Amino acid sequence: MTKPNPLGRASTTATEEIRITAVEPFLLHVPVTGQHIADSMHSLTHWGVPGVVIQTDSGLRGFGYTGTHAHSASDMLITDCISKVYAPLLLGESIHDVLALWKKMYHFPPAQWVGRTGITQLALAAVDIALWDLKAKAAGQPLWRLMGGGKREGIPAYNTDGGWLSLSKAQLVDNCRRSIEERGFQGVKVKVGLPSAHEDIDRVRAVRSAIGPVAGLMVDANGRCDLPSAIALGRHFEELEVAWFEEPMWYDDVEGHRRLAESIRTPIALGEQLYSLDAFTAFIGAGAIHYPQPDATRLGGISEFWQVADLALAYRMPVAPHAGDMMQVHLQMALAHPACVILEYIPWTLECFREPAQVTNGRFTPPELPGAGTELRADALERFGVKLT
Ligand code: 0YR
Ligand code: MG
Repeated sequence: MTKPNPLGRASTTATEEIRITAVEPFLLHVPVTGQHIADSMHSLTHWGVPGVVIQTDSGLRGFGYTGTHAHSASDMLITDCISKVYAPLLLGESIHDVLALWKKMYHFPPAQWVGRTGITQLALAAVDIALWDLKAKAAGQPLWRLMGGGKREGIPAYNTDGGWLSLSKAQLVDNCRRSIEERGFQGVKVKVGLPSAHEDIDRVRAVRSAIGPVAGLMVDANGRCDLPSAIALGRHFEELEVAWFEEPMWYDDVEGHRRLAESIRTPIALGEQLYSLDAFTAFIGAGAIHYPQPDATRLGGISEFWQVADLALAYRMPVAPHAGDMMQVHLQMALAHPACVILEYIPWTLECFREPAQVTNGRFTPPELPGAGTELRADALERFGVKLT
């Protein structure tokens, strides 16, 4: 549709409103690979996907979600926050006003008092992602194009699903070798943080010899180490040409990571446990991080992810998004945002989505459907849905 404007050029009716008519939460619990996985802090059998479908008067539906460890009682705090706290703020509003709605939710005083991190932020992420999904659907474009277009050649992929602590050394080495040699990934991530540092180093060294000197090798302690043990491990990682040491220490410890960055040559990556732009500002400002790993499902959605990526770009830092969304959303962002250089692969929820993220020759390929990549398949709820009580 076009209409004349005062400058005499045709313009699309971008100001036509699409209004929100219903906000419906959902919850999926999807099995992980091989029934069970563990890192140094967590052990899980299912990935949780608390989310929301936003209905509109245009018939378009927006899908958004966050990611959890599939604990029903905790997950329902998130879906309750969506339906009881945010839904009343959204009904009747225009889907085009994403940032205004973000502010309305984030600064809603009763929610802010009890929130700003954790449950309220994960709920905000789900809603924000659903709003961007709608905005892109209304524009008839995949979100990566709406956000400015991007890397048509795709984005490099590295495999996280194969480096778990729950695997024996033989399984770990075999997975990593196959990820590189047979499946074409550009790198692998190996979990560390065992009680024995010797065992950690032995496992990482075995993987390096199996994948050769060129492939990317990342290690991830999921926040388990203290400063002395992180320094000791980090020095061994240097000779193994580890690309980054991820979440070496407690998630919020800015000063500890600053000291670690001064003490080892291996770059530091973190961010999957950070809930705000301000938290990234603290780590980046302190010189405590080299690879920011924002996650739109933990920050306040795509809106805040984009701000963090801009912040990283201002420091010329490479961004490696964390795949708490199981790649569907971050693939869109990674293609579009100039700071994003690589994306992690964890395939647990591929079967849930209409257009699952796809890796070909070591790169995620650009999705084609309009939206944020979040639309569920018709049978996802039937197969993986958990009843909300
Ligand atoms: C289990 N990726 C990670 C799993 C993974 C976690 O908590 O979700 O290991 O997300 O650290 O970098
Ligand atoms: Mg990690």
